[in-house]
Amino acid sequence: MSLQEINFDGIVGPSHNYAGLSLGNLAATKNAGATAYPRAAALQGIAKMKANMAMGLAQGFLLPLPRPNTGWLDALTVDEHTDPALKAGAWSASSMWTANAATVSPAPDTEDGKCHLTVANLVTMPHRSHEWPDTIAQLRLAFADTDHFVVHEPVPPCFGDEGAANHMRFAGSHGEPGLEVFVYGKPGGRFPARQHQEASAIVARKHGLDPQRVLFVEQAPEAIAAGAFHNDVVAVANEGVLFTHQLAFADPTATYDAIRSRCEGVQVVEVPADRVGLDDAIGSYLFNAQLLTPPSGEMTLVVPEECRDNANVWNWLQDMLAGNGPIRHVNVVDVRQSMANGGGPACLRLRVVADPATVDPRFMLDDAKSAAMEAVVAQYWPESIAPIQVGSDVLAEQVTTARGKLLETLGITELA
Ligand code: SUG
Repeated sequence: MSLQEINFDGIVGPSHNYAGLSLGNLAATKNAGATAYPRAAALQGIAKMKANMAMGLAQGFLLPLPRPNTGWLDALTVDEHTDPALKAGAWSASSMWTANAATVSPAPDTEDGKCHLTVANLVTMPHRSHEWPDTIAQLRLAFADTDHFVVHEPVPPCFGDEGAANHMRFAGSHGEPGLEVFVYGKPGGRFPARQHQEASAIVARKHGLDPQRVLFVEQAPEAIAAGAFHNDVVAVANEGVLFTHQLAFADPTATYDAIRSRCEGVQVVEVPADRVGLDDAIGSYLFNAQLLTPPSGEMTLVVPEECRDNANVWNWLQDMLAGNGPIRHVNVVDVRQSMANGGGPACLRLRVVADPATVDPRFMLDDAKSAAMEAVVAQYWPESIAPIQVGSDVLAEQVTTARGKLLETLGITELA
């Protein structure tokens, strides 16, 4: 049994568009109404997976959900007079951000020694609230081996749960028992607090975590107000390292102390606000990076191109590399299509610590599959989607066909 971290990236769906649906997500709001490029978006995502795989890391993927979700439109009795934003919600390719698909507690952390996944209810944003039934169907397929995995129903509403985007895990190495940190927001601020403390507590209990190895931490209200709608916009953890903005948590010192006292040897790499302001951090998605341990053991931060475009961020990264810190490399990836909707490298992946041999092999990436995916995307994904096209029958047929071809090519027809 070889436990390793597997990153399951969401393939960007053929209906990818900019509808400005997420209040508090500044990039998505700013780009509302822009023309989207689904084909380029999906190819950017595949290129990111290939680059990580080339580092020797295990890479999986999750498929786009069926869009438009006609069942949801029917349930809402949508007609020609309905608010266009509600209609657009049925078309969103938002399931690409698999950091919001589920919360995952690896086997070494749980009472029964199995890896537990709770699908996120995503109740705060209407366009994401209808993802979970199709997501759970997919998780039950990919992680069907009940000797190793337990896939749970979502936390019931009204408690908002946004999955792994608000969850960090610390451990000496991925396969060892870890400390799980759940970050929640308190409602009442300028923007919605999408992760509720009650939801996190329910997930921790369902997963059978040892209360001694769980922490619930409040996200700084200032961070949410500045556009950090998930914790993973201002902090990321990997093994024994916390990479965080100084203003990520409501009480940073108490947070670092609590983490260090429960997980020996954790190093905190804190970026001071006077070097990188919250606006620069959120605009560049410096913290929405993948912090990875490749087989070489040299911890690598995978950041979006936008970090190179921001002088404060880029200078800080150069200084960090010149120092003797635990993060030894910075890799830059182009995920600009996803970024324009507020989704960086970390949003696009769900981390699962497991033995890859226990996962349905159809969801594990290799060179042949990535090439096959690229061919399907190049042939069937719409080149562009302008807002006016969202809702059209012609486009609905095109995106339905495109997804169907991908499922057929990968032999995952149960989800058709
Ligand atoms: O939920 N954007 C997503 C971005 C999710 C990023 N995920 C993490 N931080 N883990 C969201 O706000 C925008 C869709 C639109 O407006 O068309 C959107 O849903």
